Amino acid sequence: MSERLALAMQKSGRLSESSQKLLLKAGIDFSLRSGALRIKAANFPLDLMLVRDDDIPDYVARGVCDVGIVGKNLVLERGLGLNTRLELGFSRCRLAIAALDGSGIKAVKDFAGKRIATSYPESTRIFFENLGIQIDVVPISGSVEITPALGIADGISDLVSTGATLKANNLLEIATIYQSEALLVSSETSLSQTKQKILDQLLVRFRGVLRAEQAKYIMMNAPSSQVEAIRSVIPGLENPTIMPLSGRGDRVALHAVASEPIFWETMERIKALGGSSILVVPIEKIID
Ligand code: PRT
Ligand code: ZN
Repeated sequence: MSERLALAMQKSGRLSESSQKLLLKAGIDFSLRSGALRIKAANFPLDLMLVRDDDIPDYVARGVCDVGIVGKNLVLERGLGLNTRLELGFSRCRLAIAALDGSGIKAVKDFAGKRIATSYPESTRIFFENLGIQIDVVPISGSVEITPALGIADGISDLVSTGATLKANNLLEIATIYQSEALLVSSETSLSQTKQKILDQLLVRFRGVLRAEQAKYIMMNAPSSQVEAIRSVIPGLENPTIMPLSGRGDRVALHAVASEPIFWETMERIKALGGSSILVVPIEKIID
């Protein structure tokens, strides 16, 4: 039987929908069945292992799975020396320190000698240790945000995305320990040649999906004299194709891939430089 790459991903939670979408956009077909923990992709040598996100760093480090999709927060917290193969750009959040509004704690140094409740004890301990501030870490497995109000801790260190949870619990954000996003990780042990080939192919597809999500194809007609000025206002513009417009010696058609999003302001600047019939269209896939 030919070798297949085993990828660990979250079964259900904040990472799962985006992980599944990424695979589908990369052309990998699979059908989720409730209760199934291992699913074979139909058209690609990939097996999906559906697990709790907390288990992913360990499974990958021990070689139970070859690669995993997991938050950078868990990779840093576990400190297992995994290799980041690709930053996936979704499930963005930050590990932040917060204290009750009105508690008198306004800066990181004010935490000296205080208790901080967290599900990220290692990340929190290292952060304060590096600053030379002594604190007591109170490890908590869930609902960390309630602990200051209960008198269990003076502050918390927890993941934040919108900040709504902190606000709802009257907590003030004091500092960021680190930013996080979903990562594709592998262990430090090298894969077999076949598995490495599968991973390389997967990486090309994932990169293509991520680039295409950001990139836009832009088309317009423009005065020949303004082509350089227009190029300079479009962010991340790759070499444009310039074509003559029949019967209009003074104007050309310009087509290009812009690797960054194009906002209305950019469109207005292009128009002010004489651009017309400006079209910005999404790109589905890119391979260099
Ligand atoms: O069941 P399983 O163990 O697999 O899932 P889980 O419940 O442990 O994790 P889950 O699904 O909540 O989160 C999975 C991953 O999503 C995390 O490890 C992060 O990498 C990422 N992520 C992104 C977040 C958040 N944003 C986030 N906001 N994880 C948790 N939160 C929580 C946070 O702990 C706090 O309770 O959301 C609340 C804050 O959100 P805001 O929007 O109010 O700031
Ligand atoms: Zn979890």
